[in-house]
Order: sequence, then structure tokens, then C-alpha cells
Amino acid sequence: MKTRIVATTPFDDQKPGTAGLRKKVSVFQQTHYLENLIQAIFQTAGDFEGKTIVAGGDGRFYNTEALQTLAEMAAANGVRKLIVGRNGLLSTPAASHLIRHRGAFGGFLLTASHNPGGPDGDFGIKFNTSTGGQASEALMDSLHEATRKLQSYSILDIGRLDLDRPGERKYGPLSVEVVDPVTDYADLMETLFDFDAIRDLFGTGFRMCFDAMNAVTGPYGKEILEKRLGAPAGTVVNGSPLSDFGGLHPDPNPVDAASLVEYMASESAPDFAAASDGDGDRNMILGRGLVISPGDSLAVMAAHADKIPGYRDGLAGVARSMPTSRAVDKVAERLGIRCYETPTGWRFFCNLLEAGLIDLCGEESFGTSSSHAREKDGLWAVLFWLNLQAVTGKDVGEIVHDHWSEFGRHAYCRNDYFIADAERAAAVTARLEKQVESMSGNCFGNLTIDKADSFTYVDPVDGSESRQQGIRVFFVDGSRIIYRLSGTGTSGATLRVYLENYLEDPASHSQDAPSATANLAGVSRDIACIEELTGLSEPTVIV
Ligand code: VG1
Ligand code: CO
Repeated sequence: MKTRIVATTPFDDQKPGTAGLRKKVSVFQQTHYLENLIQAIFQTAGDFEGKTIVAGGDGRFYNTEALQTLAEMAAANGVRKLIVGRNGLLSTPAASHLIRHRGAFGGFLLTASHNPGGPDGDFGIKFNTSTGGQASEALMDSLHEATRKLQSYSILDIGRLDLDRPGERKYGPLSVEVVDPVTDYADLMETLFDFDAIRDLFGTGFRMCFDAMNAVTGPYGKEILEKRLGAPAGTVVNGSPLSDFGGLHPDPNPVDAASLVEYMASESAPDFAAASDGDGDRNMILGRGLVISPGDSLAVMAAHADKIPGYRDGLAGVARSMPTSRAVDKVAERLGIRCYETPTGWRFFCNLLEAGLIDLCGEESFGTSSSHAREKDGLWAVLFWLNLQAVTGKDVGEIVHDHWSEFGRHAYCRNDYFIADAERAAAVTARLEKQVESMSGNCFGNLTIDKADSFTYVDPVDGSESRQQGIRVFFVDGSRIIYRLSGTGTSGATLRVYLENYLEDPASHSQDAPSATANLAGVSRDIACIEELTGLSEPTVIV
């Protein structure tokens, strides 16, 4: 068994986006493409000699092949031990927990998250550090630099990994421990939530539907909801991870999980429903005839945290990504705690969590989590809402309506414009960046711009600065529009326009979010000249 040094040439498109590097499967299948990326990570993320790392993915097409290559390269790069989920599976939050729990040096998460899978779909890799959180901006930059210079990689033929059988085995110099992907994570959940109370709730005949969208959370949902909490068999639907997600787009939002929304609006709707995404870090919460907007979900969690065992001692602070609705800000103000505003992408929460400045955080893109991990966590959010219903005796609809009566409602919608020509999309934000300074005072219909800026974030922990993280337009009446380009797509570009309208009067709370933000949607197109610059007169998707 001898390490081979393989000569290669750099690829110029290995710049990580909002959460790791995502590309079409066919791009990852190019000779040396995956190997170059992995080698660049081994070169830049620290000294891996003698270390333990975690690896696993969402089970999508190419998961097993990539794991095999990773193991061969880990062995060649001095890694001593690889901890991997059985069959190569690990949800993103479970991987984050496992890294922390086992004191690993870092972890490779094989996922393109909510992007479609299968041979014609997407694949992706994220590297998380020993904190369990995603690599920092600075590490991403050096990683990208390394991919542009790489001339060779090291690999060792260690034989085919047996990923089916739990236990520790030696492959050449590398120890590989295959673990159950669910157990440690489920144990952690038991320490945070009142499982007895939730079990009693299911005992009263409470019905729920958890849609795992044929992705990684199926086994987690079955173990936690059906086995440990006693929900009836069949509570988890689409519960077997499939390499192409059964053709579903595993993104828990009202458009891609439309059938669940329809079900919850029907006569036979259960009391509660939820869905998660490809790698298990997103969540959508539904009541009968109602989808809870992620910003509201975060705010409700913050307001009721003291009722949940894991958060009974109070919250140090909370955080939201900048485009996320300001509903949680109102709760933080009431609680007398800080609310931090970070750029989009979970990695920006990690320093705040690590420094103990916050306990809860969330993004408008159906992501919420807490200090228990360094990734967002879909099932955790579902358990939080279950626990809340169990202790308050109220259903999701009552909880959220009560919240709105107390704090007012931040009606919220995201308009996504898919623009095939990425340059035309970039022209929209470039023009806004130029004009943003002089927007104040401009009127659009009955709306007047109070102030506008390009969002810069200074990390309060390490002082690092991230510029151009989105254009913010604030109106005199308290409403807000944000523009930014997506960093997770694999073709063309997506312009995201985030609309938020604060409704104080309870009489206005029952309208649906698109109607409550319709005026802002039109104004957002006028301000950014979207039709003129892209040819699109309407958003491609509204979530
Ligand atoms: C999107 C979301 C962002 C999220 C990211 C990763 O990024 O907007 O909030 O953190 O996906 O989520 P972008 O750059 O496309 O807007 V996941 O579940 O796909 O890892
Ligand atoms: Co995800």
C-alpha cells in the first residue's frame, strides 16, 4: 500500500458559495474535480496528521463514490480515523453534533442541501471545523486560492469501505468507525425537549404528518417521532432516503412541498405538519390551513423559550440573518436581550454561538436552530413546536395568532427571479449598489424611502468585515425591501427580493402574505428596474 501523488491541473470554478461548493453531478464527475477540492481542503484547513474527522451526507446520487474517494485521500493525508454514518448517511445537524460530541478535527458534509438530486441533479461538499460549524469566510477564501494553484493530490488504495455494518475497522493506516447516524442526535434531542409531555400529547390522539421528502430525515423522524415519542406508524411520510429524492425537490417551502400545504388545508388535515429538506437542516411548520413563516417561527420560539427544558434558564441573545423578518427583534426588545443581524448563511451565526452571545437564531429560508449545534436543524424545530403545543395546550394557529396580537405581524414574502444570464442578474445588484446612497426621500406610489444602504457586517467576535451582503431599502411606514443574489444555485442566477410589511392592527392579520406584500412587490420591481434589466415582469417563484 503506497501513497500515490497524482498530477492534476487546477479548476477555476471551485469557489464555495453560501454553504459549501455545489455543482451539477456531471461537474463533480470530471476527472480530478472532486479530488482537487478535497486536497485543497486538506491543505488549507489545518494539520490533519493523526486527526479524527467525521463524514456523511444526505444520501444523494454520488454520496457513496465521494465518500470512498474521501477515505482514500484522508488515509493518504495522514488522517488517523474517519467516523462515518451507516450507509454514508448523516443529516447536516447530526454531523455538526457528531463533530462536537466526538471532539473531531472537522467534518466533510456531502450534500447540496435543498437542491435537486439524481444523476442530472446537484452534488456538493461542505467542510465544517472542530466547532461543528461551517468554515469561515477567510478559510473559504484560502481554500478557493488553493484550488486555483493545485498541481497534485495524494491518494491511497485502501480497499472498498464497508458502510453497511456498524463498528470500527482498519483500512491500511486509516480506522473507519461506522456509526448509527441517528442515535447520538436523538439522545441530544432528549436533553433539550420534554419527551414525556410530547408523548402524552400523542397519547391524546394528536395527529401529525412529517414529510421527509425522500431525503435524509426519514430515519431520524421514524426513530424520534414514531419510536421514542410514540407517534403512530405512518406519521413520517416519504421516509426512505432515495438517491434522487424520488424526483422531489427536497425544499420545504409552500411551492416545493405544495402537496403537504394542500393536505393541511383539507378536511382530513391532522393537527400539525412539518417538512424538512435534503440534508435535514431546514424546516417548514404547518398548522391546519396555515404555513408559519420562518421569521414568525423564530420569534415565537424566542418568546416561549422559557417553556422548553433546554432553554429554561433564558436566552443570552438571539440572531437572524439580515433578510429575515424583524419579528424576532420585537421579542428580543421585550425580553431585554440583544438581537444580532448577520449576513445570509449559517456560518455567520457560529462565532456568536461559540462566544455564548446567542442561544437561538434563524433565517427566512426555513432555517432555525440553537446553541445545541452549529448548523440549522429541521427536526429540532419540529420538536420545539411539538413541545410548545404540548405545554401550552394550544395549536399552531392559536399560538401564532396570539403572538401577532401581542407583537404585531410582520407579513413576509420572498420573490425569486430566476435569470438564465447571470450577467443580467449581476447588473441589477450592481446598479442598486451604485444608487443606494441617493435613494432616501424617493417616492414610489404611496411609499417613501426613509433610508437605504448596502449591508456590511462586522463580526462582533473577531472583527472581520463582510461587505455587499445585500441592498436594504427601508420605507417611512416601517416596511422593508431587501435585494441579494443567491449563492447556492448551479446554473444562471437567482435574484432574491425579500418583502416585509409590518401590520400592527389585528384586523389586518388574517390576510395572506402575498396580498399583504403585493404593493411592495410592485415597488420592488420599479426600484430595481427588474423588467427592464432582466426581461422578467413577475417573479419565477414566490415563497
Ligand atoms: C440559501 C438561503 C440561506 C441558506 C443557504 C443554505 O442561500 O437563502 O439562508 O443559509 O441557502 O441553506 P442563497 O445564497 O441561495 O440565498 V441549505 O439548507 O441549502 O444548506
Ligand atoms: Co439544507
